[in-house]
Amino acid sequence: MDNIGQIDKAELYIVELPLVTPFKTSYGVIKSRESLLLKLTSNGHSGWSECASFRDPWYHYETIDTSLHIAVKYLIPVLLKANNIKADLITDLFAGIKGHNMSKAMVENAVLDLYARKTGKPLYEILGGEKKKIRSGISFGISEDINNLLEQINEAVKKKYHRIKVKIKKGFDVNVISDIRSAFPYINLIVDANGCYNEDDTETLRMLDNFDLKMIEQPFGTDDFLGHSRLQEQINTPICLDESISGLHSAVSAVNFKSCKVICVKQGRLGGLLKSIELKDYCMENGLRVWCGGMLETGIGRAFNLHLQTIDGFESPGDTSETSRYFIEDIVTEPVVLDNDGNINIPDNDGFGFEVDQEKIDEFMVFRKIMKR
Ligand code: OSB
Ligand code: MG
Repeated sequence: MDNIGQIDKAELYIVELPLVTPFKTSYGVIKSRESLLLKLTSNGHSGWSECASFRDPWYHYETIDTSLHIAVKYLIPVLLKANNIKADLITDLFAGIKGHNMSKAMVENAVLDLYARKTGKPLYEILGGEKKKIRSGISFGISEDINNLLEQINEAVKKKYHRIKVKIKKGFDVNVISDIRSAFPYINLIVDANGCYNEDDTETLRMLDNFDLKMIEQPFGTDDFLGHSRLQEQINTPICLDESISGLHSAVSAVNFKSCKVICVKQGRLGGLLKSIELKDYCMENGLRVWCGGMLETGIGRAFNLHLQTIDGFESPGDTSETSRYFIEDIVTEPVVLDNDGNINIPDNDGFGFEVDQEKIDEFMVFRKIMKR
């Protein structure tokens, strides 16, 4: 990728957007999405991105505060000092800083958006993807009211979502999935445990084999490659790893341990779009399927997920749903909508393809910091 010169200014924002419905997982419930955003400016052009981290470390160790800290103290100062910046070499700039993939991904993505806008191309073209529609899936949080959950699934089926994901936890699993399967015998259904089980629960997880689930996402803890491998031997339902996969090395472990058959790719957790594509290539060469996950992002982060899904290998429907499923009001000017076939059209405007609504940013903003070269 061509040299984009230097970055003149970095603006960090934290916004807080109320969710349409609270999102409950085996870890806890979130009622609003707080998000860390980054805007970079270079020679009259700008690029935006959104950090995947949440307020609290329930899904992943990084939080909004740690991502902000790492960005302000380490990543942005390195970026603002650099000359002759190349979007595909951002990882090298940060090579000395361990971990904190979500913070690093935020910086790299803003540079990629800036580069795409500067060269007048849509982001997917920069990434090597092609203009297409992607198949949309939807992820439902835990709902103690099963009739309410069935009603929500019914609405999603009517909207032609291509895949339905339901969060499960101990005591809210076999019974609930059995009810869902009776009501919807043919839907493309998966479950996500967010790591709440352990090997003592193997009997319960074996029972889930009876419901034609396309996969079970992250049944055991983040580091438990061996446990997942033992479980995969005993169940037919493919295991999909989400939290466990922090980069190429964990994918190599998953392949060699036979811990899973599928990986949920989240560009934030993996340190950016370019690393995600690299990991996807490795998975395809080694017989694992991938799909693109979601982190309840605002319109900025969601746009990056859309562009990633134009790349070969991301054909399975993922967790990118339409805007109205998450927020009443968003911080980009155009909402993401489903067409009549449950697909989302990838915008072909420059960069990630949506315009940031500065007025909405100001309305939802709870923090702002400006750093200059
Ligand atoms: O485990 O995939 C997950 C949301 C927040 C944190 C973790 C997860 C999720 C989802 C929803 O499942 C994905 C989305 O619709 O953005
Ligand atoms: Mg998950």
